[in-house]
Amino acid sequence: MDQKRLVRASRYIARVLRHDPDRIGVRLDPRGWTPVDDLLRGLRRADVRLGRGELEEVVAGNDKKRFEFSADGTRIRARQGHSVSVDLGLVPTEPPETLYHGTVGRFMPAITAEGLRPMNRHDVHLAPDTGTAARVGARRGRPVVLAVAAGRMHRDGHGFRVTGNGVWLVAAVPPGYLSGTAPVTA
Ligand code: HQG
Repeated sequence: MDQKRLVRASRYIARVLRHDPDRIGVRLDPRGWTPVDDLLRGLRRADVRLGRGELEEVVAGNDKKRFEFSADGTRIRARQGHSVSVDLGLVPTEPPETLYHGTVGRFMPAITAEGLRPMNRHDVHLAPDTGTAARVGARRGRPVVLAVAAGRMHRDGHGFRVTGNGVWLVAAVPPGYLSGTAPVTA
């Protein structure tokens, strides 16, 4: 499949599996899984024609490994980023001492006042390194990278989880755990 088609399919599937399964009439189970056959059928109805092999290409070729198949290959889900209510079943995990969040300057007054909030997602997303965080911030403009005192948060009782593709999730980050990092160029 050519790259353009792959990216387009991937974007569409991310919308469905994270935010809007109804749009193509599929259902997510409580852990976010949907049968592969249902997804392919729903996509077909929406005129996104994809074979099973092509879906495997989308999952394997996705730049951020956004999707995963169940062990038996019959179901698929998004690894993170949901706005619909799902429990991914991730176990609480001790984070590294410092994690990073990429954002943009216009959000900083609110973030400084109230900390990081999940906004439209379930959780605040944090990255293990500044480069990844800078790329996340750069989606919206000139990136600002914040350091999160994750180790201290964890010792203070905040629960962290990590997804299969290395994104750290936490319910919120109060302002006292945030600090700036050196300016980054993305
Ligand atoms: C900001 C992408 C005002 C926050 C990326 C961010 C990531 C606040 C935006 C994943 C705030 C939310 C997540 C507050 C946070 N006041 N603004 N109190 N607290 N914000 O997209 O972290 O491509 O929901 O800084 O790679 O940007 O989807 O979160 O700018 O891993 O797989 O509110 O999405 O992955 O935006 O990105 P988002 P995010 P995917």
